Amino acid sequence: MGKQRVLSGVQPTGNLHLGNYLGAIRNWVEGQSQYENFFCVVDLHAITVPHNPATLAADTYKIAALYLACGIDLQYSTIFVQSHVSAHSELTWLLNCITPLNWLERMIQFKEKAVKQGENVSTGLLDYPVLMAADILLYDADLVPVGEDQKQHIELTRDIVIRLNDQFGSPKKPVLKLPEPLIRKEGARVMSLTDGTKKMSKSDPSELSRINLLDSPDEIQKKIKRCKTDPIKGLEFDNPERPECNNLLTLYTILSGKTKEVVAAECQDMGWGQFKPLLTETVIESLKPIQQKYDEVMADKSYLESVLREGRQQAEAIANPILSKVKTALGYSIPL
Ligand code: AQP
Repeated sequence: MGKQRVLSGVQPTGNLHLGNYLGAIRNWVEGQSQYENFFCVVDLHAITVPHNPATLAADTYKIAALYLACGIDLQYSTIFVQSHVSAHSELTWLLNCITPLNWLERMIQFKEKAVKQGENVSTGLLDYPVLMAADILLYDADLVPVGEDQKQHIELTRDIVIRLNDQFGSPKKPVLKLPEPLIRKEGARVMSLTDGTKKMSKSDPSELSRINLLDSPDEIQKKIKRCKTDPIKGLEFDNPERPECNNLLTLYTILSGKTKEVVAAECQDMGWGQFKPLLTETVIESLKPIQQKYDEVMADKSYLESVLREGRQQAEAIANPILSKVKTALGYSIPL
């Protein structure tokens, strides 16, 4: 039996932060040798909220370079840009026509982001999960490694597959494969530095709420120094009254590579004045090799472009036949 196939992606909307890294990319890197992997920069998703055309290309290069800098290895993984493979848009349309509107209106991410857009909320934002379903289904992906916030979208993808197979396939001959989410417990939901009850997010207006992978040591120090804490002495995990404490200890645990038990014992008598410098040092040291590799990759744009060109070819070789299969099942059978 061949390796299981993995697909995942990140939007080129601003800087990647520790949530994107610990919730998604770090897991891609750790699992990549076991699977056949496709990682895309989802630039079609990036325009579902107002975007700046002047920075879209630069942001897309940045995310692709960060994939390599974080350790995505081309021996096991393909990196490509979503808009380079037109099958993503085409399958989205076909899936749109079998997805009930009320399934999309129920999506939590849509409701949260739509509130921020007010009157200007786009049809694209509502349709975001269908585009995501197309991303996954075009590759017959078995597994989709994401953070906790994307779980509902994977469930919707599964509902779309069941409906499409039911209407246009047969139990013995399904049209599309049913994917599974791959969500790690640790780091699945990294919280904001300014509010431990909200997830760390690129679109939070406060820069102080997140640590970006490309932040300088000074910026990291400043953000941790000013992050929200509480007045209680001694640090502990899993106290619902202390969400910031749990979040910061979790970050320290994952980035230091220590176990939760070791960190619980190490920090139980600490105050914030002792813990914050420790966390600062750990974050800076963890991000240093990523930042160095990022600078190397960005210094050679033609190499990065060749990675994306090759990625596009490998992606199309899988995606185009699957798109044709869906079109045939839906009745598009007149030869070109
Ligand atoms: N705080 C988080 N903790 C754990 N995982 C997270 N992810 C995002 N935030 C956290 C995971 O990162 C991957 C890529 O996300 P994305 O950029 O495509 O979209 P997103 O989920 O919308 O990311 P942001 O930063 O939260 O952006 P905005 O502010 O635009 O909503 C996904 O696997 C996601 O689960």
